[in-house]
Amino acid sequence: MTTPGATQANISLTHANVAATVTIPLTANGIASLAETTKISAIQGAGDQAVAGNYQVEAVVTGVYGTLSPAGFYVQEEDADIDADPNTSEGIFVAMEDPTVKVGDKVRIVGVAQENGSSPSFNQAVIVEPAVEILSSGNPAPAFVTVSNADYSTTLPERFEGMRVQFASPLTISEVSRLAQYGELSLSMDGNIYVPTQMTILPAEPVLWVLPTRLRFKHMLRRILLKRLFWTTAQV
Ligand SMILES: [Ca+2]
Ligand SMILES: [Ca+2]
Repeated sequence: MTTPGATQANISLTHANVAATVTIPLTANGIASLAETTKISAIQGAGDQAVAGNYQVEAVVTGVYGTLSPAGFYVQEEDADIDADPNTSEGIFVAMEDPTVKVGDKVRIVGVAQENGSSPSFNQAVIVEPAVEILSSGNPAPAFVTVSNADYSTTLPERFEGMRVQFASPLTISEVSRLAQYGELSLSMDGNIYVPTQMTILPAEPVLWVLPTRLRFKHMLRRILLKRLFWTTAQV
C-alpha cells in the first residue's frame, strides 16, 4: 500500500537470510511508471513482429473499440515523436476491457508488448496488462501516412500496422461474395480485378499456365481486404 501523494513505493523482500528493498517510482496518481519511455517505432521494429517486453509508452489515442473482442484502443506517436524509418509502424493496439480513454487523449501506458498467434494478439502487435494514465485531452490526431499504389504489396502492410492511413487514389470494390456472412469486402487499387482467364486464354499445356498464374499474383498485390470487426454465421 502507498501513501496518497507518494512519489515512490518501497517494497521489502525477504528470503532466507537475504533481504532487499525495491523502490518502484509512482506517478502523481499512484500509477506505476518506468524510468524510460520507449517510442512505439522501437517496439514495432522493422521486422514482422514487435519486440516483446515491458514498456512505457506515451502517445495519442486514435481509436477506441470497447465493444469488440479483444476490446481496447489504438495509440499512435505524436508527429514530433516518429522516427525516420518508414518501415517501423508508429501505432499499436492496447488490449483493455472497458477502456475509458477518448480519441485525442495523450496517455502514458505501462504494459507488456507482444505479437504472436495467441489471444489477444492474433498476430497483431498489442500491449497487454496496461496501466493507463491520461496526461492530456483534445490533442490533434497524428497525421495520416499515405499508402500509394506503388508502395503496396503483401510484404509491406506490417509497417502500417495500427496507424492512421489514407490511400493516394480511389479504391474499387472488386468482390462482395463474403460481405453478408463475414462482413468482408475486397478492394483493389488501379481499378477492377478480373479473373486471369478473362484476360488471357488458358493454354492447353499446364506448363504454360504461368501467364495466368503471374496475373493472379499481380492481382493479389493490388487487393485489400476490408473486414468488419465482427461477423455472423447466419446466411442472408
Ligand atoms: Ca510519444
Ligand atoms: Ca517509423
